[in-house]
Amino acid sequence: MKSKTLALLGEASISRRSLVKGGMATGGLLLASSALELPFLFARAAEPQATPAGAADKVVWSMCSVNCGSRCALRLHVRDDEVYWVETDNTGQDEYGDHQARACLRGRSMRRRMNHPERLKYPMKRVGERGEGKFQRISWDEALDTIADNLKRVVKDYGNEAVYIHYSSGATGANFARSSPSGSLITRLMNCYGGYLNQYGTYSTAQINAAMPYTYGSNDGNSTSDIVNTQLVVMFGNNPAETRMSGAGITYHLEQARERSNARMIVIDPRYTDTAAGREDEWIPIRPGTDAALVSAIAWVLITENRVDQAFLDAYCVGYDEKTLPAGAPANGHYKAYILGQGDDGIAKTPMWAEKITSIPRDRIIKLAREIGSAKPAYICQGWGPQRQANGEQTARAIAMLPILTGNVGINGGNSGARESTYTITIERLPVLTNPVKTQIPVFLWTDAISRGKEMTALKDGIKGKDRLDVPIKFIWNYAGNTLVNQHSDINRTHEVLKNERDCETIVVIENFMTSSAKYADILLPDLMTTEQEDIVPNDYAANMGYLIFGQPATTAKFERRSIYQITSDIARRLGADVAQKFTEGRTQSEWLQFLYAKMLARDPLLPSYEQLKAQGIYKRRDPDGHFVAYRKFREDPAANPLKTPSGKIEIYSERLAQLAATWQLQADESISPLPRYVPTFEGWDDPLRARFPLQMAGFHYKARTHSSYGNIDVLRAACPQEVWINPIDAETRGIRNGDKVRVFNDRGEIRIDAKVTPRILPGVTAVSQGAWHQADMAGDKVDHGGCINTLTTQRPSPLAKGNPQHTNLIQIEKV
Ligand SMILES: Nc1nc2c(c(=O)[nH]1)N[C@H]1C(S)=C(S)[C@@H](COP(=O)(O)OP(=O)(O)OC[C@H]3O[C@@H](n4cnc5c(=O)[nH]c(N)nc54)[C@H](O)[C@@H]3O)O[C@H]1N2
Ligand SMILES: Nc1nc2c(c(=O)[nH]1)N[C@H]1C(S)=C(S)[C@@H](COP(=O)(O)OP(=O)(O)OC[C@H]3O[C@@H](n4cnc5c(=O)[nH]c(N)nc54)[C@H](O)[C@@H]3O)O[C@H]1N2
Ligand code: SF4
Ligand SMILES: [Mo]
Repeated sequence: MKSKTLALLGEASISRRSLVKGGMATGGLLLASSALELPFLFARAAEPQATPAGAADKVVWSMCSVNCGSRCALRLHVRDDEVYWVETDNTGQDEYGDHQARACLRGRSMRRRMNHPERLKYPMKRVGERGEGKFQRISWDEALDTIADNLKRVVKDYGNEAVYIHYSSGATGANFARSSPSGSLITRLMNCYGGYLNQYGTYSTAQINAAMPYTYGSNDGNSTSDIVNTQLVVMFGNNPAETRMSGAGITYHLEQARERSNARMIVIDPRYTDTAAGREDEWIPIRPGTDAALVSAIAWVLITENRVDQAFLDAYCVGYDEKTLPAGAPANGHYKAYILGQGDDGIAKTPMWAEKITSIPRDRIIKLAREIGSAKPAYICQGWGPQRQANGEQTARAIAMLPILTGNVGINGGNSGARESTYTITIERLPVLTNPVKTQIPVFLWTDAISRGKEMTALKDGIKGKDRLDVPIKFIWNYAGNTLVNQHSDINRTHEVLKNERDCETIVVIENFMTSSAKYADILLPDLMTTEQEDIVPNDYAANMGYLIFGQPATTAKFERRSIYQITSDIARRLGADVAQKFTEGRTQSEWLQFLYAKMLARDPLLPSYEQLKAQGIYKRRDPDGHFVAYRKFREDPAANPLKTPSGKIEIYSERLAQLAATWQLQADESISPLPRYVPTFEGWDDPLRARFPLQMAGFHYKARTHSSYGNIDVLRAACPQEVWINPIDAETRGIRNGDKVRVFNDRGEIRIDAKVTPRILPGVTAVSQGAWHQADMAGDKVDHGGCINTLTTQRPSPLAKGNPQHTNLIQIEKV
């Protein structure tokens, strides 16, 4: 049974279509009837009926709203005030275009999360050291008084800029249970109380979001459904089979659209991903951090073989060749010169040159270039793996060069080189009001803002709104987030920064579980889950079928758990009657929802009524424009619809980047450049550090979890173990066999984990899925037995975005 389960979940090469319609011999039946809890698929299949005997007391519509890039409807079966059975969307015709937002294996295990024996039950205060995990139960009054008193004190002593709302994405999409620092109830609360230190960028997209706008003015891509119009799909580090898993998500759209267009698919990734898994036409393994070299060599072939779309480059772009190079740029500062070896480095970016860097044979590069040059149109895209590298800004812009050179931008079946965009039914959000504090730090540099805040400057550390930071962070709100420890880089350094109570004086954590971040809380509050509250959420990435889900509380609040709206309202009252009035405006959660929905209806009269939506649970709508095409209007009429770049055109050469390159203080091995170039980086494939740590290690987002969420669910862990991927060649020289326990280490720390010896990864490269729960004795040897990759990642930021290069690491592996 185990191997069958793994076959389905693990090396998942089974298409949804074959499961649902093609009558797969095993399992298909259960998925088709949208049964629950995939890991138990086969156990249940052996039973005569998928539904347990006895009628459900009630079925409640709710949703899974973790930050997985999808969103799924759940129908929770409740008896005696407890969820005992989980089903998912069963509405509509279940045909592509009117398909079901079915939950993946994680959402189907929701009841195990809700009813987990280790769920937080009471408010607590810390009694041991930070990180030790020793807490004592206290009353809500004591907890809330302590928080309010400390907040008042910090604001009085240091000002509002010393208060930080930590990046957190554990609860995404909803109005109330929504943790995004730009849109949460904590944000609204702080904006009612003088503001807080802002952040910019995210752990998801720091590099690509900083870089793409220099090229295009924004970071948009064609909707995945538009692949129905394409001939060729090229995926750089994009793995929707794991990162967009919903039945309404990108993985389903990709497969359905490709089936209709018969488009070839080439997957470029150091790993043979689940998105490939038999559905690809070709897998081209590449060294992490070297995509820009591959792109440059493809460009060399396209240019020397006359395969570029010269008319498009002349009319729509700046800086491809001499003709459109801005006046201020150096001679031969254009892209064509860079590629042909006539630029300042004097290196022709030939396939031979790129072969050494990428490890892709030159003949394969030439073939790939010809394929890309002749497929009209081609859908060239990137996931966010390539940009989560130390040179990710350059890589993101470099990949965009392929559709630009071939004129695939702004047309159906083409793409910009970015990740997909999605159609969404916009919901009316509870306003967060305005932050009086304008200072921003890069999201990744918050540990620095605690330990050396006053040294941080605009030109060196990317501080915005001020030349330098006036005060370090003294108070942290951490609501539904684990980037305080588990999800931030270099956990052992983070521990050193957080453990000193004189630096960051107060840490408030609002959670469902005793996570590694929660262990650093001074006050720890037990939250309700989204499934225990009334809320409306829109789809996340869902191509061209948008939807709304209206969830109702499946059970009453158990133990002393409280909703985030109640918690923040009660703190607002302690901060003053005026703060409370401004915060609640006298409305309950339910009254807010009705108030906001009335606004939505006024804007979008096609929506069902409030009561109707509540009864039907989910409402779906196709994109009235068919498919989203990025920069379509610009392509149709560039003069009337300029891009948001300074020139209004696609800026292959960016004068703004040239300006930053000239003024920002960078280290010798960092680079910002006006053209998208291949640049080597710290801890890259050619770093001398490889003498000690010879293996590259990239992370990836894993089907077992959504980051760390669901990481404590036993059946998911059994189905998808935490392992380090290593090629048989590298394993053999180390005497490692599949399943062996190994130590993976570098100067920052060590994890102990099982080896997955597999040809699915390039030799010299290893991979560890991110999000496993850190488990180490922080007062002792600090060895992490949970296999959390962030024991090994660095806090050194990327040069332009000051973002998280969490996929750029060098390590060594030894058998234990
Ligand atoms: N090395 C490495 N690190 C990474 C990444 C990587 O690729 N590599 N990826 C990065 C990315 S892209 C992201 S977005 C971040 C994500 O990091 P986080 O935003 O921390 O995401 P999660 O771990 O999913 O969720 C955080 C916490 O929210 C809690 N939670 C879930 N639902 C609720 C709720 O309803 N109420 C409350 N109070 N808590 C709730 C969960 O228990 C969990 O502890 O991680 C980043 N870290
Ligand atoms: N199941 C699940 N789904 C998720 C999440 C999750 O934790 N679990 N997290 C969600 C969130 S918040 C985000 S931001 C997204 C993340 O989405 P992504 O950032 O796209 O996901 P990753 O798995 O980090 O990277 C995608 C692929 O890039 C590859 N890769 C890494 N480095 C390179 C490189 O240098 N070049 C190339 N060509 N490929 C490279 C990896 O092997 C991986 O297969 O996923 C979302 N979806
Ligand atoms: S984790 Fe994502 S794909 Fe899975 S059920 Fe939840 S929202 Fe859907
Ligand atoms: Mo993310």
